[in-house]
Amino acid sequence: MIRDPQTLQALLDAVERFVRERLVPAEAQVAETDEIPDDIVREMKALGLFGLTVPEEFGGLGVTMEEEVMVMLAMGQTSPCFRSLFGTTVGIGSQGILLDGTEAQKKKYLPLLATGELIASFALTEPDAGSDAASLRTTAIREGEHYIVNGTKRFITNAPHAGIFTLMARTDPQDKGAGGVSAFIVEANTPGISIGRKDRKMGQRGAHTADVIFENCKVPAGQLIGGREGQGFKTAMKVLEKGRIHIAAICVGVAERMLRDALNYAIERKQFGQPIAEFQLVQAMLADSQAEIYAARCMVIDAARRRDEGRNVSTEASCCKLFASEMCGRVADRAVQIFGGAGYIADYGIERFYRDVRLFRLYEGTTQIQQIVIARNLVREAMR
Ligand code: COS
Repeated sequence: MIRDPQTLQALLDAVERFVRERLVPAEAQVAETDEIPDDIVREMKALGLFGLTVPEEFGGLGVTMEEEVMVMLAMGQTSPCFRSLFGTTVGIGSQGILLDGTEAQKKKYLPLLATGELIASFALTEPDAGSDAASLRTTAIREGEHYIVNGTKRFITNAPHAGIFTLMARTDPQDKGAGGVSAFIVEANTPGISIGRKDRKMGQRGAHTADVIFENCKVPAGQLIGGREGQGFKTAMKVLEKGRIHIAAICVGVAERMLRDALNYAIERKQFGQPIAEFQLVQAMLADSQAEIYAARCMVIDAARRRDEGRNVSTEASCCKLFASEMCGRVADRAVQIFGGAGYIADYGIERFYRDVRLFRLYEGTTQIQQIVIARNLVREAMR
């Protein structure tokens, strides 16, 4: 749903200009230093990127899913680490509060998230609970007016920068499944929280993940999202469902960027007396990439529209994440192939994208988890 085409176009123009003039020129530096410069972070805040999905009444831009997708297609035209810095705040880190939080929780946190003053992280994954998220072991045991949290969360994006964590923890240790899990808003400066060292990753330098360790961390009972125990897994699933459309849009954007770079290279690079773009074997790689990008783009916009209409998009969100992330991996591979030897050399940039996009098939639910969600939904529907 696009509510106001002019306002959306103004936002997209601003984001596209920011990406072109500020982010693309900074890509190599960020990859080198593993840090996004402070002035770029300030500009992201001024553009409203941290508050994209926060409703206007709480100081955000309150974009619809379709509008969010359009912004992510634009953000995808540069290194994905930039999106990652505000991505957890507009997405998985804040949506639990937005979807299931009490009015008081929304009032307290959403305005701070909208301005970027607080960065939100999503703390679900653990050393022994990844795809099988419902088996998480971190506990939150009620003692009077507090919950005492113990456990370790792993690969938590933006953990070193987070002001709050949307934490999934087991409030009912007798219930080993999804029903024993509750969601909390935990302020990062609560005593008993420590952050591990930054993970050394394959790619996405500039985006930081780390362990978050809770040791007898006392969380006020009022921080339980929605004030109800046992709802945390469902909150996490709803949040991830939306996040999968968001990530799929980024996959499409980055694939477009890689194809553009590969096409420009193929036009400039001459072999056997002509641009390699004129060879049909190279053209096949360009054409297959374009067709797949177009397909993924259509899927993502369609799923976003359906969600905006209030329809159940569990299957569509997983289809988007599955297809767009796998497509992005194929486009990255072809782009490196078109660059030839230069594709393997850091100075040309495409090898960085090749490493960066590998994450898309893993996080916010692996390809195999998306297959499981899609197939389960199909079987459930058919058996009704
Ligand atoms: N929206 C709302 N509720 C949902 C939901 C969704 N999209 N998906 C599941 N639920 C609900 C179910 O309806 C069920 O509720 P009831 O018990 O009331 O019926 C409950 O949540 C448990 O669901 P389910 O039985 O399907 O849970 P499973 O343990 O079998 O797990 C998968 C299902 C595999 C789909 C889930 O564990 C998953 O998505 N894993 C991947 C996690 C992930 O993406 N991790 C990435 C790291 S976080 S960035």
